[in-house]
Amino acid sequence: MHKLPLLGDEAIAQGAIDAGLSGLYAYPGTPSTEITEYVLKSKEAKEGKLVASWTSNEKTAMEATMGVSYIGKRGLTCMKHVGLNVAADAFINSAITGANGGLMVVAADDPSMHSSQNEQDSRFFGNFAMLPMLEPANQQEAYDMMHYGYDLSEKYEIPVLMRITTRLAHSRAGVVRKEMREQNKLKLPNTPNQFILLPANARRRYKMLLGTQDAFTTESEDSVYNKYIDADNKKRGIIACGISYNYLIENYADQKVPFPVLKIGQYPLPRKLIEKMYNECDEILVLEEGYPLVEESLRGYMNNGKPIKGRLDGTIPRDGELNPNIVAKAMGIENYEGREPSEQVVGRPPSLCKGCPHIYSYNALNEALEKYAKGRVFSDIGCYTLGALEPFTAINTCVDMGASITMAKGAADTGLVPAVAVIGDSTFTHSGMTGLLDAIISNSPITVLILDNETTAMTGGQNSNAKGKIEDICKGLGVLEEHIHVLIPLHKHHHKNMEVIKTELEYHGVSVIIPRRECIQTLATRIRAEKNKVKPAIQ
Ligand SMILES: Cc1ncc(C[n+]2csc(CCOP(=O)(O)OP(=O)(O)O)c2C)c(N)n1
Ligand code: SF4
Repeated sequence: MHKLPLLGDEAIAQGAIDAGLSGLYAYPGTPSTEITEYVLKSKEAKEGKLVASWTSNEKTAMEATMGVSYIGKRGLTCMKHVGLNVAADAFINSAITGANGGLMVVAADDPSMHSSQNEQDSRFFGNFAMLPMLEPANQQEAYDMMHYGYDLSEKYEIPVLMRITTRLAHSRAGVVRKEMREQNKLKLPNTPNQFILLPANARRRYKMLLGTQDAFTTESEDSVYNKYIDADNKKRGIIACGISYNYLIENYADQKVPFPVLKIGQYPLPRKLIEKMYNECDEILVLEEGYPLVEESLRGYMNNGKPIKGRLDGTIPRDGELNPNIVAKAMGIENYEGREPSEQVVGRPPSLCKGCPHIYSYNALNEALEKYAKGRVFSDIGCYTLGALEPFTAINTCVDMGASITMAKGAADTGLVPAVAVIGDSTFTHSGMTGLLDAIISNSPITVLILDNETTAMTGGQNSNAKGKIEDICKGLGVLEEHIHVLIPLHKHHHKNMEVIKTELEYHGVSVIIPRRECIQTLATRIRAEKNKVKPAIQ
């Protein structure tokens, strides 16, 4: 049997293509980015048989995908967990509109925050929206679940959320493909008012959503992805969700766990299977990545005295990702901790690349701000967030995409003058533009630096929707032309750049300074590709 060695992200992408995907829209974010990159590089996308595109943010991606579903075709959007916060308005309402063509939303969570600001658990969003959810345990399931998820989505005319975590997204395993399914033909929704969420329609649609909840649970009870694996020793029953099932069986050479195991891959939770385990076993141990969602539900379901163990009672740490060792400890079995790294292995803190344009922007900004008290630079998320570290220590905040301009505005409006916002080009078009409009409307005394390296560098150099548009956007929003400046962030321009920033700090209104020079990494990739006359892999 031929197996393709795929990352979890790639398995999802290949699964979607093989399941008849017509349109993928996404905004990059670790650990979800490789899904879209894989589809962009696919034969099907290159031949124009399906549409795949980066969008300005996760909300626009979600909505474009709803458009695909509206015309009866299969759509996919994928994002990192915090991206689902941005898409939440559309996502929650998509449960009320329902779907026409299959609609899959993939949220990639990042427990332990390897490259994120928090470790929120997207399963709460699935529950909040009252949608069916899938959580693969391995790459093969990730692939298979795309076929299954689209069928489920079309059967109930409802979006389906798939939740994965970093280790599954970024580890590779052999995947067997299924036969490729044809894409759906264009077919508008049968119910004309389905997507018009006027209150009268929305109330009706909401009742429909509530009315389908039991059917979703029955689907979970019968799902191949929720398996009760019986065993003789009933002293303990183990509920293992998603990839934590792998961490569990890795502890047993023959992969045979001596206790009954309920492997969960589909939500809402299969209540009957859980009741069976609760009634048969003396105690329950819950293994789940992220928040204690299942553990909490269990305490609500059947709190009649039997111990329920997991993250809430301290059997497993409350935060951080799981691994086979943590699971072994929770099971009270011998545990191979591994060796301490050699002394020769030294920690390498992240830093801006040598020659990075952001270095010269921060050098100029720091010098321009010398005469002011510290604590007035509101930053954002991107490579430039590394400006928080030595030797720059140039920024004072980093909260969520777009928050630099709006936080600077709030601070400046109420007394911190001058206030500075530092934002990247991709972040600016993601969610900085609306904040800039707010600042212009209130004539807030802020100096905005849009660090334009002409790419979305932090996530691997995807195209930036801001490319070639920033000055026009700022002018269109109402920034006065004489307060828009483009600089070249190079050492030889340091003095001039610093003087421009200094002057604008004195201006009591909105000014925008755009240090523009291409990221040296994408530049190098581009030059290499041009030399070899191949298209750059990064799109
Ligand atoms: C809501 C949300 N979506 C996606 C991300 C992942 N992410 C972090 S920074 C970034 C883009 C950075 O690009 P840019 O603003 O151009 O700055 P650069 O890294 O190029 O300096 C992305 C997509 C995130 N942290 N939050
Ligand atoms: S990848 Fe590009 S933007 Fe990021 S630190 Fe390196 S040079 Fe700078």
